[in-house]
Amino acid sequence: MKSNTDKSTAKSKVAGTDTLDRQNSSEKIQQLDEFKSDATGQALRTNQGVKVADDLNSLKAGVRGSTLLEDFILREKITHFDHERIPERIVHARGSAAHGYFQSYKNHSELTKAEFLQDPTKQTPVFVRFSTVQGPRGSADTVRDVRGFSVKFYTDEGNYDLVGNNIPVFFIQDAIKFPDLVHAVKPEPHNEIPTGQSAHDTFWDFISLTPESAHMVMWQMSDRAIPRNLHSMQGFGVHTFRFINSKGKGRFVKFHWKPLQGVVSLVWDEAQKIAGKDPDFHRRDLWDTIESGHYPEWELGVQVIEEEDEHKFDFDILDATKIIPEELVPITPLGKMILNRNPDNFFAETEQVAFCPAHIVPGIDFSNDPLLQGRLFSYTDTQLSRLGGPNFHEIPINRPVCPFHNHQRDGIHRNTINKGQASYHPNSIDGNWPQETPPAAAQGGFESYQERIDGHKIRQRSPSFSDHFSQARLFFHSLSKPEQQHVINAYSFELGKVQRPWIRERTVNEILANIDLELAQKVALNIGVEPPTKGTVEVPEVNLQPAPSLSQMSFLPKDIKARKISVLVSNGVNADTVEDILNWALKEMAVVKLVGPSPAPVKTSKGEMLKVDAAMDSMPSIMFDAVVVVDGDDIADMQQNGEGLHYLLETYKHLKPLVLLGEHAQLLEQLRLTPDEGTLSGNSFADVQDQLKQGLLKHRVWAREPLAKMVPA
Ligand code: HDE
Repeated sequence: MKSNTDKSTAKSKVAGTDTLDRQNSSEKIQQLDEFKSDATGQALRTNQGVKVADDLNSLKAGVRGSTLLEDFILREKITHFDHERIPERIVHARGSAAHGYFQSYKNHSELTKAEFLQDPTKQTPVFVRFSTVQGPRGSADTVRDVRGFSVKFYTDEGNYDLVGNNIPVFFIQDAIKFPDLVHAVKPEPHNEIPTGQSAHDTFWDFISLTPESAHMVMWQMSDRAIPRNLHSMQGFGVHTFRFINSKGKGRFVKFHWKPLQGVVSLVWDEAQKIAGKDPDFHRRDLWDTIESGHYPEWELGVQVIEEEDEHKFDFDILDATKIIPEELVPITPLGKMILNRNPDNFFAETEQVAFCPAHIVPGIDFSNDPLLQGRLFSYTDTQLSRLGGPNFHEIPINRPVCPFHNHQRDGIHRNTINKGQASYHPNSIDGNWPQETPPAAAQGGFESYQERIDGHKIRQRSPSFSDHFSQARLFFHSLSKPEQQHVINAYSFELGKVQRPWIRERTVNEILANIDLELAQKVALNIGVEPPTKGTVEVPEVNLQPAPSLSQMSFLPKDIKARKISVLVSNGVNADTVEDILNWALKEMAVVKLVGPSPAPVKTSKGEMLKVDAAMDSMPSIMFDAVVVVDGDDIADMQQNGEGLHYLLETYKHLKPLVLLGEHAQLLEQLRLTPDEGTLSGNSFADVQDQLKQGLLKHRVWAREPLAKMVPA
């Protein structure tokens, strides 16, 4: 199907993107291309195709007279503008997305008949949207929040949506509680405060009255909720799903995405500052990373649970507040996803994409998880108001790449011109087309998994869903010491903002004390609550050993590809060192920015002018993973620059590698910073480059944390 796309041959591409287009095209991109419009070399026209002679002035009764109603050009333009906005998503409103593809490692037909998991040479196009949950479209990226991780696979058997999060569990067990949860976390209704935050009374009121949320909230208070960037997040399908193979054998599965870039986070002070300095931090990073060709990659895997093992765990696999530790059921790798192309138009693609957990393909099916069951209804329903009617599947980004024909007709925004007289089935007028397809291994009709159900119609939670604390405890006990401290700090920060004392007390006594007494006591002391001496419920003794896979320390990066290094230069800088750093970074595929005291070029020690990428105030240390101060013959420039000194203090405070070359090593003493494995000095970059790489691979100098607290930055 073609749109009103201009078929002109005009070249509009920004230099370089043409090549990118050709390189990273896919079946889906080619389909989208049909709808793209390129105005280069074209006349400005109205939507009715009339050429416009004057787009600067409205039609008036005399040059100083009133505007005439007959000015159809003005009216059309203003009317369209007046209706440019659509409702934002009720949750996950702020998002960033990219195109890419998924490729299976091998034929997984024993597990599933889903075709995109069969042929290892096949690249299935994907569109992936990452999001925050609480804030509106314009809110900051680095707030403490869960991140959405939605993947639309455009398979040859129809669209498959894996609509997950970067946290493997959820706040509630039953969909009926979702509106309450969202009302509690969203800005409060009387004053619409706070934006992008859960640190307020209504959220903690609900949470402290809803113990099933204990496990999820532990994750939310951990470093997972302040990711360093979008491509260093794990993703999880959360619910238990089913795989069905061509013989009809069903197995339960849990989906996992593992980023090949490692899993790393911001530190809290940094996250808060970035929210002000660069609210688009994650969006910009994803965009730049893809534009620079450092395509992020994830491995998709599943934990497979045989049907006969459904009840062998201490928890219910249908309960979305529980994980199955990888240590108990290892992950079977399925394939790899690569994001290699930015969207062309934010609204058309990222905003209009409509995900739905009910979009599945043959070989994949649902479980009876009551949270999932509710989601199956909600997503299509919400698109009706968000995208304005039942034809949102016709919006280019939402169209499957395979043909789709049925007897659904008409409705608002219908694009398809259905031919024929019979819009019903069965019919004898149009040869009974389109016809059903019986189930088959590939390209067969969808058949629901035949599960035997025998039960009473009942409004009740299964008793197997009743243990809310042992996995929250498992999570806490599986974290490293620094990560545990961050959880304590996060609860203290959030509860410190809660005004009503009884909500603070209830959270400490009825939630935290049941998870871990020491955690509860430490938070209690921080927020002025009497520390509890025991919990309020008997937490069952379950067979769960601390699981290293729950700690981010198990997923440190294996290379420094796309890691960002700020190289501070000022007058008198040694140009040879700058050259060495740039060459090293090129080899390691790290990203280097030359940052100066101002955007103006600096004069090197050889008297040449060196262009900088940015000034310190527009690229502060919080945007980087490490900072290098280049040696030079005028260190006074740096020594007397308050902003520069603050830059270094912040680098140290945020536990990043700090390299001070040449005489700049003195700055450590001047700033009264204690040297450690992350403070590196030497006469040349070659002296420190290996240690810098090691520091970047460890991501932060955790041992510095107690000292860093005292740094006034
Ligand atoms: Fe969602 N969720 N959700 N959710 N969700 C939406 O759908 C909903 C849940 C998730 O990038 C909405 O199109 C209910 C779990 C993501 O466009 C809405 C319940 C998980 C996204 C909706 C849940 C998610 C959404 C809002 C409880 C992780 C963003 C706009 C039964 C597995 C998708 C929209 C995107 C979006 C409903 C719970 C993830 C209102 C009723 C659990 C990543 O339909």
